Order: sequence, then structure tokens, then C-alpha cells
Amino acid sequence: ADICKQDMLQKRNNAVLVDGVILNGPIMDSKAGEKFVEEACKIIMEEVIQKADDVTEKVCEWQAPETLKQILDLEMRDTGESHQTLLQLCRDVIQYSVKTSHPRFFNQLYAGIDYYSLVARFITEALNPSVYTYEVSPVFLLVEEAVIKKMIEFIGWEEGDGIFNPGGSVSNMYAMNLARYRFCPEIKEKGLSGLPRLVLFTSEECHYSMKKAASFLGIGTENVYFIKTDERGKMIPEELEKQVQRARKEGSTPFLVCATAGTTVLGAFDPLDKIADVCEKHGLWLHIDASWGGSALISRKHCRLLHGIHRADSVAWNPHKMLLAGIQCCALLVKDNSGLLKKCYSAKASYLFQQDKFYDISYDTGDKSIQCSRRPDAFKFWLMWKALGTTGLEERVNRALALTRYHLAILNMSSLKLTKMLTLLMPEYANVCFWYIPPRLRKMEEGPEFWQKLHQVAPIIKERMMKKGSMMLGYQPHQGKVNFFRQVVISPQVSREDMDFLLDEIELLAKDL
Ligand code: ABU
Repeated sequence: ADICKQDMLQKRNNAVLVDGVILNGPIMDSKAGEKFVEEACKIIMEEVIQKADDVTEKVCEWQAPETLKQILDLEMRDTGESHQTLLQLCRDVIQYSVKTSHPRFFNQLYAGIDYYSLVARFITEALNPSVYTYEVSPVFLLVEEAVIKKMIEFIGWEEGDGIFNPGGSVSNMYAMNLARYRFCPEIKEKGLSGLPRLVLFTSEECHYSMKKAASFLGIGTENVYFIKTDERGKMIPEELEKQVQRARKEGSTPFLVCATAGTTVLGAFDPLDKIADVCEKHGLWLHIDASWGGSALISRKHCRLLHGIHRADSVAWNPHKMLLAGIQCCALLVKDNSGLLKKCYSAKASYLFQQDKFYDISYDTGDKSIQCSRRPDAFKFWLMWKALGTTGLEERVNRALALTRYHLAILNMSSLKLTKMLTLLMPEYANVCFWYIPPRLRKMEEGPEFWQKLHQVAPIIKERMMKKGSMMLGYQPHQGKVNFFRQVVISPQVSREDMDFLLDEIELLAKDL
């Protein structure tokens, strides 16, 4: 102990003090930090990764917010907590979080676990890069370039440009702004004041980011014209033509059409080729929100769903959805190869994008983005693609859609035999939309009372499944239809047995309704 004290004194004597702070040596205990990481990784391995495909585990362990606040000890105190306490906190966080990789998680447009993209995420979290200049992100910038090039090939463009963004909503907003910039490049310097009333068109089944983007960009939500859809949720091109003409007659200036490839609720694909004809005729930018459906491009069997996508000016595509690249992994791809993206967004910060660097500064691509710090999201898609190959990705899409077909078949069988399930429509993609008809409604006539009572069924079943933790699927009212379930089939961990389970479980949860 004396030697230790002497050592400390010696160090203090040599200490460089500034404002009373000793600046010698690092202040972090690296060894203790490394041990903490090791132990936390063990917990992640045991509690998340090894349990990912175990159907005997719960999908969620529901707690009401007030109870969960008590369980988690959310208070941040003046003094730090011990590693032991922190590791227990990590366990608690895992325990009470939803297991989106569970085979019976059908709630959102993402699900499942991909081990390669997960490792890529571990690597990027550990390296903590920001993807804006080649000097700080040499590998990740080259990877992003390679991935964008490949995605462009699948769209069918000979060349193009792109950028990974934090979410499909942001990609859609980028596209809207880019279309407006192409229409009126002075907007970047002059702002909105000199502009005519700009109008854009999208279907009534579009993603809600269209409205958000129009509001955020100062276009105004009233200037988003929602085009009628057919019974399957697809935009009707003739209605688009009518609305473009109407807007012109009103003295407005149409500038953009946003078609959807894979709508959020019904999974519908707009007729891209016919919509492209209207855009070409009127000189309108065609953006395709393929955030959900874009991954079908990888499948030779299902790519026909996006027939005509090559005619788009821009495409939003999220590999974190159907392909499991991990949230978030979202690209905006642009047909233009004249640097429009950079011209539109660049602000030329002299502290990042110096023009006299010692390497090829065309690799400093960060100024194509409205972000400064940006995550290397393309990397997880790249590592997964390297691991599975294009055929592995294709298999993933084909299997999800085959499972959807199977599920639909058993839903329809159930509906024929017992009038238990009522499917809304024949799905084109992996969204299965249906009503569960509980016993007491099965003999009732389909009048207003029937629909009003049916509206109450899905929320009750949802509450019960979450409190039990047996599975998760979403429900919503939609376009005048009362609450119905939307089950999304994505994960390669899902099997036929999980589909059978789902229907039996709904029946079990709802037997008294
Ligand atoms: N952006 C996708 C909407 C959320 C979901 O339904 O999963």
C-alpha cells in the first residue's frame, strides 16, 4: 500500500494540471471497459441472438408505461452505477423490448434477423464512422458507391446516383425537393417567394411521408392531390391524367408524381408504366416510393410487380424491410448523373470538403446529403449481400411471398368452412389483410351493426396477444373499412407452422368474443 501511495504521489508531482484537472494519461479504465463490453456481448448473444428463432420465447413482455418506468430505474444520477447494475439494466432492456426477430412478429414492414448485417452493425458501432469524406470513411464510401451501383442496375438504369438516408420518409422528402429543384434551381438561393403554386400527385394509398414532406418543404398539404385507387389499392392512371389537367386549369403548376410500389397497408403496386406515360406527356418528375416493394426487384419471379420502374426519375428503396438489412437501410436512387443531387443539397463546408486535398475529392460524397453526420448504412446491406449472394436475397423474397400465398390459402379455407376469416383482397405482396369474425357475429347479416361490432374485434384480440406475448400483428381502420388485421410476412425464420399457429391463436384469444 505504501509503494502504491508513493507511486501516486510521484505521479501527482509530475502531473500537468489545468484548471485543477490532471491531464496525464487517459482517464478511462480501458481494461474495465473491455470487460464490460465482453460481458454485455455475452448477454446479447444469449438473450437476443440465441433466442431469436425460439417460438417458446415471448414476442413481447408487455408492461404498462407506469409499471415499466418502475422496473427500469430510468433516473440518471450524479454518480455512475456499477457494471453489475448496468449489466442487469441491459438484461432488463432486452427483456422488456419487443423481439422483432421472433418468428411470430408480423407487426411491421420489417422483421427477423440477418446475422451478417448484424455483424456489420456491430463493426460500424465499434468504429463509429461518419460517412461524409473519404478521409474518415474510406471503406464505407466505396461500399456505398458499390451498393448504389448495384441497386441502380436492378432498377434498370444505365447510370445514376444515390445516397443512403435515415428512413424512407427522408428519401421521399429528398425526391420531392429534388424534383422541385430541377423545376426551379433558383429556389436554393432565392427561397419560395417567387414560386407559382406547385402541385404534386400521389395515390390515396400513399405513405404518410408525402404529406409530411409537402408540409416540411413549404409546398403545403393542400397541394398534394390524392389520386383515386382501384379496389386493390392501385393508383388509377386515368384519374391521374384528369387531376393533372384539373391542376393546370386551376392555374397551378404540377411538378411531381409519386407512385408507390408496395403500399403500406395493402401492399399494392401502382401501374408504373402507365403512370410514366402520364409523367412523360406532362413533363413531370416521376418518383417511385418503393421503400417496401423495391426488394421484389431482386426476384426474377416477382420483379414484374415493378414493371416500368426504369422510367422513374428517382426511387426510394429500403433494404431493411423485406431483405432484413437492419434498421435503418434506405436508399434514394436518382436517374440523373449530372450531379443534380449534389447541386441541390451541397453547402460546401470548407472544414470538410477542402478542394485541395491530396486524393480524388469526388469520393467526398457527404455534400449530396442534407445531413452532416451520416451512418454507414450501406455496409450492412453489402456484407449481407456478399454472404448470401443475389440468389440468397432472391430466395428470401420468394420464400416470404410463397408463405404469404400459403397463409392466404389457409385463411380462405377457414373462411369457406367456418366463416371465421374474411380476406380483404388478394395480396400482391407480403401484406395479408383480413378480418376475424368471432362466433357471435358469424350468423349476423353484414349490415351497419355487423361492421360496427366487427370494428371492435381486432383491438381486443391485439390487446390479448400482446399481454400474453404469443405474437404480434397490426390492425387498422382504412379507407372506410373497419378495423382489420394486417399481417406482414417477411422473416426467413418464419415457417408454415407459424402461419397455422397464428390462426389457431386468434381463434383461442377470441373464443369468447
Ligand atoms: N414506413 C413503414 C410504416 C410502418 C409499418 O407499417 O411498418
